[in-house]
This record gives sequence, structure tokens and C-alpha cells, in this order.
Amino acid sequence: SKKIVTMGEIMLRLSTPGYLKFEQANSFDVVYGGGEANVAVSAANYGLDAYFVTKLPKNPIGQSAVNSLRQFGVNTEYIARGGDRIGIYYLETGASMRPSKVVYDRAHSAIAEADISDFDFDKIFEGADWFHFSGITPAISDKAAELTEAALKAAKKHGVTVSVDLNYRKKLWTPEKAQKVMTNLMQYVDVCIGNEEDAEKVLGFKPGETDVTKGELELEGYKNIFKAMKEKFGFKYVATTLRESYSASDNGWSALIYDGNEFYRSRKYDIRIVDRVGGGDSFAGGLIYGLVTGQNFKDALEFAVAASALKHTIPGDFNHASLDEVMTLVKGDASGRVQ
Ligand code: KDG
Repeated sequence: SKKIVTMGEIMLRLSTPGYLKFEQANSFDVVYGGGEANVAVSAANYGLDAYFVTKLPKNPIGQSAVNSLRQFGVNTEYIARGGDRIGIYYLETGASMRPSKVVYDRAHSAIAEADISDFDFDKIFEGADWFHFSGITPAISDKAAELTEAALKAAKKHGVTVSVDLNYRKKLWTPEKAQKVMTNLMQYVDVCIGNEEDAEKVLGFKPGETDVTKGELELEGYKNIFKAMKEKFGFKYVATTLRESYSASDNGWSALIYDGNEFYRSRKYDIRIVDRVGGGDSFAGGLIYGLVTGQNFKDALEFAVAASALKHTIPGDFNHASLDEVMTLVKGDASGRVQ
């Protein structure tokens, strides 16, 4: 089976039960999650050999985070142990016209302070088929940005295909800093995933004259940006999810991919959101699965968007949808409407 490596931060997630606001809650629900960890769980769920690389403190909370990955079949043998703390994020789930809220408490986490020497990248990428990272990891600290570049160099040395989810996080860095760090990292990337905001904030691509805010016009804007991105960085594929927000809980959900020749838009699902955190990661995980197992890019996109539509119905960052469940949705009723 294919060896997939992802690297980043996994955090303790403390979310208010149900739809309680932070100010009302007397308890939190516990899960673990983080952009690239979520992608590793998706890959493992589909039967790929998924490895997650990070550093976690040598205490019972660090161990719980490791266990949460193992529970879903992610290989944790490359996780370094040590450092002071695990990152935490607090989540209040939105509903109707009330948006979700995220509060980070993650400065100086073990992975943000990790050294390149904590990892044996030659071993990690030996026999690997795919490496995935996101714009979150280089944003957590300058050291983590250096670590990301070291991983990317090793991945390329071993002939590994690389994907990125640009994943702009305004609470972690400014567009100026993001562009400085991420533009340099794009030389290692084969498959680039990012929405319009990511393309602008992380890479500085503006849609130009086109109004990208609505419907088909939005697609025109994406076409301009994707062409420019592919020209500048030579990506093999550029892809994004397309969210139409009817409310905080009801969205239209589809995706777009460009191979340098053709733009392909997936079918659209109407989704009722139970938990949207990890929605983008489940899309990345699905796209990686499709492409690494030899599906053509259109089928891979349909797989990814179906996987990600399902994630929105599942509480927690990880996508627990199985290969069968995703395939059933891909082959079945196009609406996928939740009544
Ligand atoms: O993509 C989902 C992530 O946003 C979530 O898992 C938390 O990693 C996280 C982050 O930095 O926001």
C-alpha cells in the first residue's frame, strides 16, 4: 500500500458541548485535531499507510494525542517526544446566523519549538509516495518554518510527490509574513490546494478585475488565479473547495481542479453542518487518496468532495467516513441532501 507522510501540529481540542457559547459552558468535549493530523487520519481510513510527524510532550496528554491517531490506524513511529506542552484550541460551534469561534492557546508547543535534529527525514521519506503539509505549520514559529523546509528538501530528494493546503490562519501570521515564507516553499510543491482567500493572503494572487464573490463569477475569478498560480510555480494540479454559505449551518459544497489544460468542477452537495472543522483536511485527504491510487484527476476530485461533504456531518476534526461510505456517495444520489 502507498506510504503517505504528513507533518504538523496536533492539538488538544476543547469544544463547548452542543451549541453552548463559551460563556455558558461548564464543561468541554475533548478530541484531538490539527490540519495535517486530520489528513493522516483520512488517509489511514482509506487503507493507505499513513504516518504523522510531529513532536508531543512526554506526558499523559501527549500520549493521549498519540493514542487518538493510533486509534484510527495512523502510524506514530516518527513522532518525537519531549518539549513543554501540547497546543490547545477552544471551539464554540456556530449555528444559523451565529458563526463558530476558535480561540488558540498554542504558543511554544513542542512542535513549534522542535529542532530539525528531532527527526530522521531520510528514514521518514524512505519508500514514501506522498508528503502533505499545510500553511499552518510554517506559521506556528520560525523554527517550524525551517523544519518544514528541511522536510520538503528531504521529500524531494526521495522523489516524493508533495501537496500543500495553503490554509491561511490570520491568528497565526500576517499576509506579508505568510507570503515571504510560503512563496519560497512552493518550489517543492506538486499539488496546491487553496481557496481564494488563501491564494491572496498566502501567495499574493488577486483575482484581478473579476468579482469573485458570487456564483459563476466566482468560478471566473478562480480560473484567473489558478492559471497564474500554475504558471508561476509549475504545480501539476491546483484545487479548491467551493463553499456557498446559505447560513452558518447550511452550505452548498463543491470543488474545482485545474490541470493546466482543463478546469473541472465537481458535483455540488447541499450540506447541513454538524462540525465543519477538518472539512478542508478531509478534502485534501480524499484528493491525495484518489491521486495516489491512480484515479484520474476528475474522479479524485469527486472522491475528495464527497469525503469532505461527509466530514461536515461528523463531530470532531477527524473524518471517520470509510472508503465504502465515500464511494456510496460518489456513485449515488447527486444531491446528498440532508433533510
Ligand atoms: O483545518 C482544521 C484545523 O483548522 C483545525 O484542525 C485546527 O489545526 C488547526 C488550526 O491550526 O487551526
